[in-house]
Amino acid sequence: MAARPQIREVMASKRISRRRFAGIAAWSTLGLSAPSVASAQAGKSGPNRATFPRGFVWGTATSSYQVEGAVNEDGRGPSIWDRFAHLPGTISDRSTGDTACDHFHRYKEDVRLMKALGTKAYRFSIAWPRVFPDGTGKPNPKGLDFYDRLLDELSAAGIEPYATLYHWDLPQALQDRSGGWTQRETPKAFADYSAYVAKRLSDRVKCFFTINECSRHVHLGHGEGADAPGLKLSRQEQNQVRHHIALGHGLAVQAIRAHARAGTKVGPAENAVSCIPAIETSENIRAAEVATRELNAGYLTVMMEGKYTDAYQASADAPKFTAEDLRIISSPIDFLGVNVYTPDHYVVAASNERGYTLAPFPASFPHMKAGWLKPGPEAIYWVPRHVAKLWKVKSIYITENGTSSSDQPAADGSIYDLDRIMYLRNYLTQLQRATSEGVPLRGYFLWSLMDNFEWGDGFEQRFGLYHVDFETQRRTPKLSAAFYRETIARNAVA
Ligand code: PNW
Repeated sequence: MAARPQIREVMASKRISRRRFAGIAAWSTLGLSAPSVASAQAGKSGPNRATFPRGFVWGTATSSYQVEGAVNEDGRGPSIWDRFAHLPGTISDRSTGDTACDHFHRYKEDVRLMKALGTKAYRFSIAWPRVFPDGTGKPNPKGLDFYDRLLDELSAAGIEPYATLYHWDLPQALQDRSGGWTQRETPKAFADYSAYVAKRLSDRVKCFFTINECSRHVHLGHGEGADAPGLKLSRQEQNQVRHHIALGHGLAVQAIRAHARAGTKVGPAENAVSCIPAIETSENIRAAEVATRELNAGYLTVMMEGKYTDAYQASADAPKFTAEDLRIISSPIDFLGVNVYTPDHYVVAASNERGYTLAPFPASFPHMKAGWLKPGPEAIYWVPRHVAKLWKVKSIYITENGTSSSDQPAADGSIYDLDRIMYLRNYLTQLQRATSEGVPLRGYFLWSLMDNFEWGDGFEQRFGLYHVDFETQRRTPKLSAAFYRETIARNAVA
């Protein structure tokens, strides 16, 4: 937990006590006790080219293993992340999600934090091993109690829940018994779990996301071994895992249709491989669309088109599948959720066989605190525009966007996370550009409400609008929280 000593050092060097730090850095010192008058008026003054559409959904996002803690409470079984985080050498600061943000016990305070931002939506995930500790079989009678309490609290606060069914915390029993997503038992088990949750919670949850970021789960979890379950499979085996996850998504869509209340909506939450025209010429834009379709062939494209692309099928690493699988995978969805952090590729049109070149990133290209997070605000414009155009998607959510920052407290104790504000301002400006052109964006979930367990980076990468002191569990708004609150109040970039 290297982040903690780091903050302690900073505070010591600036001669501020822990108490002063926590006390000072509150809303008032951040210049916003209430949204400004100018912003309130801006929201009312009729159509304005700079505003977001009326009813645009502003929210924040978290996931179960990253915030809940309470890993042994109410009969929860172990997940692959519990096992993985406890192995030596897996987490940079040797931390685990055992306690994380203790959200399991502090959810009431956390809902108040959401309310203070003015958010009207919250995306969280349900921990499968709380509900089915053994992966399948008999549900834990207490498995959904925590989510019942959370949903009631959200409802009292006027915050709409958006529940993700799987954010990588597979029951360890399924990994041990049947090889997790490498085998076809897991998609089937996921459908049964989804059916159970849909039946129980769809009186209050109107929107479900099936699986969060299949591509990272495959790449880092099953290819690099850097995420749970820590496997290093061949490319073909990874594509087979991807196929099984896609199948799990499709079966879950069907399970929700069959077991949830009428009108319940469902879709994926995927970090689509983002392809940005390097220069916005019609040739490059077309090339970036072609690249988007091809580079997402193993997941989003098959989900939307019901078949793998010719090039993907022809590759030596293609998965094995049946025609029935493809029908299930392409079960109609109600919306597409995309997590957009960074441009994956800048695309230039080319007269080669595929029609494009992926420009290599120069070594001098900037990055945020996390080395992988290159700021390319146009990504949040192009990803929704490409998917709307390629697949005639009628409803799109940005299910995650945000950045980590070093987030050191200043002399007055506040966290002036100007780099996060810069990042958000630029991305939201591009998002507004998309909505103003009619790209059917319905909402935006900022990652994240508060600092949390950032997987292999432990507590060393902080993505929150609220700073969390992981020793005391104290939450403190950063300046970016005030920025987001002002943006929501104006329904326009602040
Ligand atoms: C997402 N990349 O992960 C996850 O959905 C969250 O759980 C996570 O905390 C958040 O983003 C911040 O990292 C990603 O390398 C991590 O492109 C890395 C990448 C993409 C997504």
